[in-house]
Amino acid sequence: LVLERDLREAMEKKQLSLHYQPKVSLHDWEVIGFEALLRWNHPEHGAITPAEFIPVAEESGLILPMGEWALTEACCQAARWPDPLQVAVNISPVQVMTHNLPEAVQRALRTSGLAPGRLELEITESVFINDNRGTVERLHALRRLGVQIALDDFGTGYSSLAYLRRFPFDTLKIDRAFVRELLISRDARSIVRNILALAKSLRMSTVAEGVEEPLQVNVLEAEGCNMVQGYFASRPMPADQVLEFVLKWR
Ligand code: G
Ligand code: G
Ligand code: MN
Ligand code: NA
Repeated sequence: LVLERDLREAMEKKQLSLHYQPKVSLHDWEVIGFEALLRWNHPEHGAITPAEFIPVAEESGLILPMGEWALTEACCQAARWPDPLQVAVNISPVQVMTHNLPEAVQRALRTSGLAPGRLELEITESVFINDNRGTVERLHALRRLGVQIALDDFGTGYSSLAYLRRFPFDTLKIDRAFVRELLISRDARSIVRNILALAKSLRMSTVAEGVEEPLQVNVLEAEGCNMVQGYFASRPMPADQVLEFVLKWR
């Protein structure tokens, strides 16, 4: 059981780190960038997964300082990568609901010196549950900073498409639940094909998540997906392995 107290201590004692997972272009097989993923290495309990501690962080409000730390850390790391490699940071709905997210993002960009176009924010569709006008305004304010905004875990959870009209995402990430079924279910393949068509017609680029096998890559390529991410390329890796990964890729 993760307690708020432990999480507070984790932040103070620097037990949190970011790991990075590559996204690969299906156009030219280049590494486009990396998604930053939080890791908690507890001195007694070992690795604690985000699924266990993010909810606690969200309920306690600790997600705000933790999220800002992750933003700054990811931007500072990415500023050392070869241009134009991008970094994507997951943003909790709780962060999106606070009015000062654009300022926090701007601070991270200033501190790191990272060009805004190299930062992507991954946001899930659950931010639209309350149909809050402030949320859409805030996403536009972020967009004006020059950062990219991706819709994460698409196709799961809150299932209304109305919000796609209310905010123009740069990128759509197809949830790995669909990719998992891609080779065994004609229906899953049909859903993926139609998500890709929808994204294309709305001028969004597309990423398939959870890609583990070469055959899945082939099918996604045939269906016109732009990018893939998943264990087939690499599991999330510590920051100090990113440069070597990029150099050795292909
Ligand atoms: O890396 P892993 O599969 O354990 O991540 C599990 C979940 O935790 C994913 O849904 C991911 O989006 C989320 N997550 C990982 N890092 C962060 C982060 O820095 N901020 C937020 N809000 N969520 C994160
Ligand atoms: O929700 P989000 O996309 O942010 O979650 C990313 C999570 O997905 C990470 O925790 C990461 O470890 C996990 N992940 C990444 N690639 C794969 C994969 O190929 N297969 C599976 N099962 N999980 C993956
Ligand atoms: Mn994500
Ligand atoms: Na996702």
